[in-house]
Amino acid sequence: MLVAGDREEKPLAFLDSTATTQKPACVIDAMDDFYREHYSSVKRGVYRLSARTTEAFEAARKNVAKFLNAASEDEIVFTRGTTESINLVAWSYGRKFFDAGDEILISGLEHHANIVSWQIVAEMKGAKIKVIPVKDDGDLDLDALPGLLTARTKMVAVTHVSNAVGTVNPIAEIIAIVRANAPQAKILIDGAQSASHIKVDVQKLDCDFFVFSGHKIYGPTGVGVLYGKYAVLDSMPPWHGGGEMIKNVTFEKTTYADVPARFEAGTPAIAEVIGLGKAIEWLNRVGLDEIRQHESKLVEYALKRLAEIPQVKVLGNPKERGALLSVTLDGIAVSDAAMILDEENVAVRSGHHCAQPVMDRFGVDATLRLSFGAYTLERDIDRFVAGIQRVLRLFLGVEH
Ligand code: 7TS
Repeated sequence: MLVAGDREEKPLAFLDSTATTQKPACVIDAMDDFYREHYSSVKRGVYRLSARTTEAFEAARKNVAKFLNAASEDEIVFTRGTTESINLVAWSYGRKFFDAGDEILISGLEHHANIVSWQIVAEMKGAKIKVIPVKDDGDLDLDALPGLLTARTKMVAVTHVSNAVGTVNPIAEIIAIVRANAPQAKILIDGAQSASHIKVDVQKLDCDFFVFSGHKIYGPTGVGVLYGKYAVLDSMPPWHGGGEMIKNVTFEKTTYADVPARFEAGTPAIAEVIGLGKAIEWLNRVGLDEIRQHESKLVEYALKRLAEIPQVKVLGNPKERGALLSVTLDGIAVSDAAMILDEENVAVRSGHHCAQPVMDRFGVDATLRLSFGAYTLERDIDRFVAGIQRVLRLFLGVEH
């Protein structure tokens, strides 16, 4: 793949799949076909074209439900992404059920989306945020977890995989500890970095909410998922008002639609939902277990290659690692390194990865992050290593 507009470039080594994934042709084709041949709105007409679009839209919801092993497709709410899914729960569940003095427990590995959304509602309600600490290896300190859970814990919101360190959190164990120590607490799992890497069964996990983004699982931007247990979703008020989320409207009183329509006000991202459904079909065909195996081998290979360079320090050493590594370089700013890597057409993210508390925990401002997807090859990692070798030559005069 070339960077658009520059045909002279070296081929692109795309090592930023944690930010967003490239798209399989079937996803692009499905969206293109919808816009060219079948375009219409959903749930708004008796004419056949609209009925067929509604069918395709709802088929995608069924695909998502099956993908997560939800008990029913009514437990799947379409949102704009992980960020919006978390905000929906905070603004709907939090606004109704949090009181002054209640506690929201998150972890020290969260993306800002799973911090700030709770801070906003906590401030509004006088609730308190507590944090599960992170150990030096990048794993959560689960020995501290029971002590952090109290009768006031209303929500536990934890990421499945850290986007900054790569830690795979043992969410089944975390959920069991929460259920045993704070049975009144609801549990939200941020699956932004796990949904396209690790098979998830929400019924087996017994989480109340599971959220992810379409664009990180080989689907389009602009669409995401909120899974919620039906009874929990059904207890929640709407957060956006508008079309299709109502049963009846008068100027005096409005009654709301059932779940999930109650949470899907306005014309949805129809093509994106159809694209997401296709992405899930593609993932099912390729196989999540196969993808996980492939990515684990890449992680192993990257760790081995990076160990050859003493100036490269890998952030954390978690028991289980997702499809990413974060590194710093002795004596070189990661932003400088990222610029040189870009000259080599190696795309990696540098910065705090919207996880500033993680950077603070490890005493760094920023890292270089290399992350993998189903299409990543060892030679992409070789290109990264060669790029780093050039950086070391340029900045430190060091040869490897
Ligand atoms: N949660 C986690 C764990 C994430 O990694 C991200 C995005 C989000 C939530 C928010 O997802 P969004 O699709 O709503 O933006 N993480 C990243 C990243 O690491 N680089 O770019 C986006």
